[in-house]
Amino acid sequence: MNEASSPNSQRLEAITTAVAELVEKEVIRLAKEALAAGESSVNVVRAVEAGLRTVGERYEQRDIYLAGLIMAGEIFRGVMEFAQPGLENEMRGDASGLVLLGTVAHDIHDIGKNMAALAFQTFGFTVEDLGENVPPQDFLEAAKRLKPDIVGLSGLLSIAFTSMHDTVVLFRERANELEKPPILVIGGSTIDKRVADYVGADLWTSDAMVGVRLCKQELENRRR
Ligand code: B12
Repeated sequence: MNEASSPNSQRLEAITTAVAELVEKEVIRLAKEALAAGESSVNVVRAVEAGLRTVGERYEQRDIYLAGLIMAGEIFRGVMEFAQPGLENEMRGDASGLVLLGTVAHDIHDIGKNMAALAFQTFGFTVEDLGENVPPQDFLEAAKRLKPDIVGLSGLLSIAFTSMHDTVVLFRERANELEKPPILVIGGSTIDKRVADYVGADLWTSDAMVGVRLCKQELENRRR
């Protein structure tokens, strides 16, 4: 049997489908079953994230409404309640450094930001979370005060890309007010290369684990 059709990959696909269909009880049952069968928490959470993307597409096509997005957020939280300890174990690392994190201005999506915070923390970073709807100036003021190694900007809305861009520009323009220029990283499932080029940050990602690894590598390069 090849990997694509192994029992575990079938379970993960079923989780993604159940999330996309917003059947919370089924998601919880399948996710618990997958973990009990030895599937990694990271893969289970990724399967849920894939389902959320489909929920987003259904919303765009007006197949579901705002209540569906709210439900999707609740489903994610429900899975995290029992998947988080496993995630923390699987992501453990020996990094060090301070990360300033926030969801950018005009955006209140915080699930991904919280996931990124968890990933940074379990890799060994210290995280200062500025919350949601954070204006560029607030990121800069906090960076002047806390001297972070990394500034992480989270956001999913199109308007958030402008906020990210403005934040990056502000950091570059006022670099002389900072003791050291932090690594600027943006994250969110709606970010692609085109958005990343427009924003102009040092790094971009649509996966917390990948993003944290990229940051760790870049930080090691700068410390050398
Ligand atoms: C759940 C959800 C909501 C929930 C959010 C709950 C919450 N507390 O966060 C609620 C119902 C509140 C909501 C509201 C809205 N939403 Co909404 N939402 C979603 C949905 C379905 C899932 C988002 C999510 O949580 N994903 C799971 C997380 C884990 O994934 P993630 O955020 O990408 O994060 C991962 C990585 O990207 C990475 N990461 C994230 N940030 C960072 C940062 C750093 C530094 C790093 C390293 C990594 C990293 O780590 C995470 C783990 O891997 C998306 C669909 C989608 N495609 O994402 C739409 C979506 C984002 N929403 C959308 C819209 C339109 C809205 C509303 C405007 C709807 C409305 N009419 O009111 C409002 C916006 C309110 C506002 N001002 O922000 C659109 C945005 C379209 C656009 N291009 O602008 C989307 C894309 C749906 C769609 N396809 O139409 N939403």
